[in-house]
Amino acid sequence: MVEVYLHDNKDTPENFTDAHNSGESVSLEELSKIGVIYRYIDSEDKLNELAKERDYKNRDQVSLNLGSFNDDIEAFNNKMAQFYKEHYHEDEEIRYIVSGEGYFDVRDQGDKWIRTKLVANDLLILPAGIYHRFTLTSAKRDVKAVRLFKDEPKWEAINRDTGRLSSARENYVKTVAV
Ligand code: KMT
Ligand code: NI
Repeated sequence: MVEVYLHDNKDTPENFTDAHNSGESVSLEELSKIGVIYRYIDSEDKLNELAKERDYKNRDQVSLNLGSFNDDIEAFNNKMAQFYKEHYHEDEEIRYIVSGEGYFDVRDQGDKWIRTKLVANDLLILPAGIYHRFTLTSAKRDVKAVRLFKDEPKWEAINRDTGRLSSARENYVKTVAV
């Protein structure tokens, strides 16, 4: 079951896969206010139902661990750095954890990092345009996840440091404006 809390912002390039729990927990309701939806899904049927409800036609399964890069540490570290760089997508991102663990960090209304720790059966929906990042946990350094796609599998990240905006980002900002 998911754990949600404020990140302590004490991450470095050496320890960013550690828990970084500030001790302040965040409710699923708070998450939903920034458009992030959590679901506990413990059967293939429930996953199929959710995909159907939201008109998601495709999916794939990805494994992220050192072995999935044939023990090429540099290639693995490069991928880890890419996922941990703050970014958004022009489409909604849905991830369902099959095994292992992962952290999805999402920015709240005040630009603070909320960390979600996902384990098997946890599904997270990130709205298009939200700034986020992902990493494995120090404990497992392994995740197997299903990625759901409306149409063709596509993964394009727009990094925050590029300052690149789009209608997806602008629309998202409007939905969380108070
Ligand atoms: C993302 O966009 O941050 C990701 O797809 C993370 C990896 S999913 C295991
Ligand atoms: Ni992403």
